[in-house]
Amino acid sequence: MNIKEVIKENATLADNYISKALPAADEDFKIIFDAVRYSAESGGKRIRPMLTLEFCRMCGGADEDALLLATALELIHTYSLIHDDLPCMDNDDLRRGKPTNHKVFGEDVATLAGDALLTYAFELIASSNLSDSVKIKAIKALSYNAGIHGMIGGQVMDMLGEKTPLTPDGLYKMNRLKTGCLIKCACLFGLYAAENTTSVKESLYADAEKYADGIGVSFQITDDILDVCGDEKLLGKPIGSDSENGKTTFTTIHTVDEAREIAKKLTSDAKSAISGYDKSERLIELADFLLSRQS
Ligand code: GRG
Repeated sequence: MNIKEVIKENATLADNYISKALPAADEDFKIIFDAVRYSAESGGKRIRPMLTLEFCRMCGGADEDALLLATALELIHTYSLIHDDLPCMDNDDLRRGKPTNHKVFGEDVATLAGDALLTYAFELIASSNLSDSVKIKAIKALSYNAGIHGMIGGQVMDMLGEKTPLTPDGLYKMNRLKTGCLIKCACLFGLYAAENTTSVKESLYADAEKYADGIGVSFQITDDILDVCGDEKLLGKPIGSDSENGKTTFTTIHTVDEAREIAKKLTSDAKSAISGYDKSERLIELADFLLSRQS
């Protein structure tokens, strides 16, 4: 199987698991279940679940354990997209080629759908069959990386950057937090899932973080480049929204070619961090694929 086929197969595994894991509707307030399902089942590349699955497999862990943690993380990612699209944030009408959650369900329900996904992610982990020690590690990593020290902190830096342009260091930090932290958590989740049934080499925790750091910022740089010169049909959303919102991005402080070079260097660092481990080939191919992605 080539890397595109692996990504597709893993995305299907994640899609199916997510659909089954979502809560059954209460008919008295069905609209919120519909709103949650609308976004959680609207596809997406499922890159974060792929990272969790492949790190878990690399360590000899079980797919079932990886999929549980991957689903929790993907639900948090989904909530962040719903809230990011709201009129009070980026005010976007399209996501993954479909009307954004608030366009279909209204701002009030969309806000609550994000909140519901955020809390349900923790319910899913806490009520799973994973060992208590894996549950605690996962909940700690998810709350830290999705919260004020991670994605939320990065989002606030992003908002502040609309008023006062960020410095190059500030931009790097913002992206490490806003995008990189969930990617790091996805990689760590693969190791924690493996821990449920086997032991994980100690050095891999730090090296997985190094890999995640590299591909995380590189992923955001590619996003910034695609927002300037991507194909709207492939992206499933309009391009140019970053500059419309006055954001500081890698393409406002660098040329597109310079931004590409930075992304290449970060990807190369990421690959070096894990290339010494057995069965790291897929994660290495994934890093290269993410660098060349068009959506
Ligand atoms: C509480 C109102 C309120 C807002 C919070 C949490 C938040 C808003 C924003 C999170 C920051 C964010 C959306 C970062 C973007 C990260 C990113 C590159 C998303 C796109 O990821 P892909 O390309 O998306 O993996 P798909 O659609 O493939 O899943």
